[in-house]
Amino acid sequence: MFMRIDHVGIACHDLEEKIAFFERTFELTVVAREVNEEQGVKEAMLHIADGEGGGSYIQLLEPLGPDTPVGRFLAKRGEGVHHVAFGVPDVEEALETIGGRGVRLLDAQPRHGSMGSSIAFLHPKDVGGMLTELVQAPPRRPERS
Ligand code: CMX
Ligand code: CO
Repeated sequence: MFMRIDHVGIACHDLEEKIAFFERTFELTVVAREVNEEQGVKEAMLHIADGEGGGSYIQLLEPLGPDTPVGRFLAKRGEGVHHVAFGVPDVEEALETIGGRGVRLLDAQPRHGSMGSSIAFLHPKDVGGMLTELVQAPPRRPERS
């Protein structure tokens, strides 16, 4: 069901400062930046590797305010790993299967994620304390001739 680890999401107070740290320390490159109002975050994707099912990334997350998922996480736990995202071929199908196995779904329907992806979250309390995201990559654009 899981094809790969798509990204690890890291909560931080200052996105620009953390981007600079990851760039100079691990030689990673930012490939996308986005404000996602629905998720309450300002975020950046730093590319690690490409695989058959798609790329893998570090996702740096700064909250848009205190009353957001990442804002509450930072207040409670401080900076650190916020979630792990698995690449799946079909997020709706994965939700139905995993929900049928008793895991609470935080999203009944997929939402908009980074770089045109479709995403959905599973409740951390039902996944051993790990906030889990499912990611379906966008359909590939046709090659230009
Ligand atoms: N990892 C593990 N456990 C977590 C967690 C996390 N990231 N966030 C919260 N929890 C735990 C809390 O510790 C708390 O447990 P206790 O009751 O034992 O203290 C419990 O879950 C409820 O947390 P809360 O403080 O009530 O926080 P919220 O109201 O924010 O609810 C959650 C938590 C996971 C339901 C909510 O954050 C959510 O819906 N997240 C999904 C959306 C999201 O995180 N979006 C941002 C990322 C976007 C992206 O990746 O693109
Ligand atoms: Co994510």
